[in-house]
Amino acid sequence: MKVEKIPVAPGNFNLKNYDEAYANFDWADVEKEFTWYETGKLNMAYEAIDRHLLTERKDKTALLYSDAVREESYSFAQLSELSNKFGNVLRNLGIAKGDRVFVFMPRTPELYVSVLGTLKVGAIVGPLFEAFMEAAVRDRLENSEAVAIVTTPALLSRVPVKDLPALKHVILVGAKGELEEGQVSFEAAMADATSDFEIEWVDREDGMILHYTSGSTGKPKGVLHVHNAMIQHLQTGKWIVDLQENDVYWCTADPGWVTGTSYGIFSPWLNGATMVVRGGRFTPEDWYKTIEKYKVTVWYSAPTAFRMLMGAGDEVIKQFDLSSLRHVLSVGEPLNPEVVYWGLRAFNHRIHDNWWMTETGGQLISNFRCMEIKPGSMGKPFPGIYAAIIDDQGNELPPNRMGNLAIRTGWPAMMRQIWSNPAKYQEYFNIPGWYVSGDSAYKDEEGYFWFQGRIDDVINTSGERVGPFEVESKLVEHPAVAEAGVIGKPDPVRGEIIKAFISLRDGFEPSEELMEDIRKFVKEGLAAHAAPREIEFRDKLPKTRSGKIMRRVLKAWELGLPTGDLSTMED
Ligand code: 6R9
Repeated sequence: MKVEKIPVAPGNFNLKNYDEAYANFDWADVEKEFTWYETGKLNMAYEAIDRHLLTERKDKTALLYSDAVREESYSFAQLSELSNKFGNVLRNLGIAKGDRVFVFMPRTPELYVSVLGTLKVGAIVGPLFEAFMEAAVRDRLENSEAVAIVTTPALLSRVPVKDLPALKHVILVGAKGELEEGQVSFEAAMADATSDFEIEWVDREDGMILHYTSGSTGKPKGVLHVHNAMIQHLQTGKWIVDLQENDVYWCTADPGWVTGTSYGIFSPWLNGATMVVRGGRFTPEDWYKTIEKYKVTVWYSAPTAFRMLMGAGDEVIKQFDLSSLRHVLSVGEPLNPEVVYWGLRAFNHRIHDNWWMTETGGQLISNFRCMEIKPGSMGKPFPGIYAAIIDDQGNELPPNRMGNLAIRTGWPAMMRQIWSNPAKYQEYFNIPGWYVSGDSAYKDEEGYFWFQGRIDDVINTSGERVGPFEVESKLVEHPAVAEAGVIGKPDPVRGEIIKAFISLRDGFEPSEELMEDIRKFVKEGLAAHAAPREIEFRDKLPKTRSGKIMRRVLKAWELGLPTGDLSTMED
């Protein structure tokens, strides 16, 4: 299949020659950029914030925050002082290195201060997305034996404090009235705390952040990352996110998800970037308004958001001045080629897809700015990363063969534990020397990687292996289709047949004719065997709160099977 390539766009990039960098790169060189390389004293919060106070970045804006009612800005110096204070608040409560402190907060400046202060005492941050309900909160606090939680009175009703013997302290942001035993007012404690603080120096391999992620069965897994991850956060921020001194960077992910911490806290601030945070829910107009208002230059978002904006139409875009933008990135799900073409058409930007996972801690495969883009491909491995397609025995497969997407072990931000579950951790490393991602993909002759689906999602229909993403991408090219989720449905004759769940764009109604037309569209545009035999129209598709279409849920519904852990599903 001949693939169109999108040429490199003009600009001044940090990484100018991918092949050369790939050939010569050594992670050890990145270490020299950190203060601890000289002093031996290390802490993520120091490198991300305090270190800049010794430079011209001291009074530079680190955080530009707004929601429906607040509008604030914080310099690196201010964040340093506030997080020192919060460090003292925690220390006064007896919280120390290695303790787990959860942050269950809407996206507000207090969330960021809490995360940084927690790191400063050497404790491990457990970020929780604000939409989690009680059962999800309980699972995570119980599993990690968290000693403290920072939350709001509104969210507190979902924290089953009495059932969690390890949980000693509830720090309430915005508390009104009487506090109960074990509760602390964030504001009062911050007012009492001094900003003189001795940061807790830690080891590179000490725990830093615990991100819970769902598997398809069983309880969520606690993925532990260590301070050493900063090496990768710094360098990918330079070469993939392409952060430069005058950038205004907007990562739209919530810190409840790994993108919202690795690239919504650590990477940008390690690089001394000014970051925009938008709280609350907002409309397509608000997305563009945010770019216009803050003159956002680098925008990191997700396919679900781009598809939503694409669905809102190109007319809306014309009402805004988006000329500040210089770099756009996407992660979280396959980026449909249609969306890439829309990006070019609608605002004249290449959207740079990149691939990584909660478990990998940082970006691993990406479309780099200095590289041609093949729409639908996630790009090439980061320098220092060896990625391959392997079979179940660990043999590398030749180009264009679908298999397990695997990474040679030992990159800086790799997870170090699944919390209190060594057996689960080991499952990722069953093929010696490799981290097996659970994603299936292939690599083409030019070294570009193409995502096909989660291993469990790959469809085998009449002996043909079909990646659901390819079918979904074709489906969303159809003018009536807003989003599509594709699964394999067991079939006595064909092994599996392809079934598509489709939500329609505004102005389209389900009908037999439309179904037939969509089927024909896939048949003619992709392959006859890839055309969905069954189509079901739905108002909405089941998605994670971070916007991923949950194929395993579609499949469970279809087959009347248990749906597994649903704590990450949208309401
Ligand atoms: C960072 C993040 C990881 C899973 C991953 C894969 C999917 C992420 C993707 C992508 C296709 C991309 N995924 N990026 N699929 N193309 N560029 O999203 O972490 O929430 O743990 O999800 O997301 O299936 O295995 P996480």
